Amino acid sequence: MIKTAKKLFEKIEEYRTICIFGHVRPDGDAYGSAMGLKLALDFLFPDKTIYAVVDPLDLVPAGLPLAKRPGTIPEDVIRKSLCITVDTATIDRICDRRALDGEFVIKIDHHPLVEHFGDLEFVDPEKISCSLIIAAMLFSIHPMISPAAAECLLLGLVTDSGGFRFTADPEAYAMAARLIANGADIQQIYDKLNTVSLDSLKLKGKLLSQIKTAGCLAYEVFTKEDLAKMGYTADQIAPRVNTIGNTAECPVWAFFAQYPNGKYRAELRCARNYQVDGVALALGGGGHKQASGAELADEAAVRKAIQMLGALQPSEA
Ligand SMILES: [Mn+2]
Repeated sequence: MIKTAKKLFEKIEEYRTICIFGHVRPDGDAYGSAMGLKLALDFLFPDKTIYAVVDPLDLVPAGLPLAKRPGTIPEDVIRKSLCITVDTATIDRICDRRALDGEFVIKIDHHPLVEHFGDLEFVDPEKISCSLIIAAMLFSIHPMISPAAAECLLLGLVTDSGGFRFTADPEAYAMAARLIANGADIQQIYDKLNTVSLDSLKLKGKLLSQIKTAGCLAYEVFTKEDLAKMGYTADQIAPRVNTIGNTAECPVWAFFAQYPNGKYRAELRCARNYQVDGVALALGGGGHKQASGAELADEAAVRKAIQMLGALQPSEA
């Protein structure tokens, strides 16, 4: 990692302006990786202008700065910048496709490598979060980062690892300790992640009351009419798939939520001894072994997905 990080920082040294892009529908790791890298570079290179670009999301602890919205950086700025994409496996998923118009483009990611893009790639699918890769790169050139940078990177690590439930990597735990030592407020992160609204709790009750099963799969399908009645959008419901997860009977679980245009957002999850990434790929999506997603054309595609997921067998791992 130290050897490759050198190439990254050589490029960073070369550019006055750096734009860092996360993925569409950002999660804690997309935000934390983009903003954490930006804040750390602000501190290391005060003469440079550095932007983090990612849509707003509500799990960011109070006090942390917000990123720029996709589409707001002028084209001429992007064209003369070093552009870095983080936590984003494919061109489709970059929150602002103009990232590829940068003079030099670097990809830093931890998803399985399914598509090459950019001029230089740092991809390590063994790492539980992209922010973990970025933190290791930063610490390889400087012993300290700012408290806000550390907190952003820790948010990425905590969220992508499911509060450390999905990783046994000693580096993830050691890095958490190091980020906390650098001033990241872990209590504030957990307070933010664990505090729910009454509405959200009521929604959880509703979701729990309507679980369907097919073979080893627990699932729910939300048509656009269902969602309109509930008062939620597909993008608000789909990420709540873990509400119905982790039962002994159903090691695989999924939500299918329909957009107004008729397509379905599918979120697929499974226990550690199963894999859903193969099904996601077959459906035109992608992701990790235990957490993947896809966009499905219609109800027939949803039925096919339910059939495939319900018939999954445990993997050897
Ligand atoms: Mn990630």
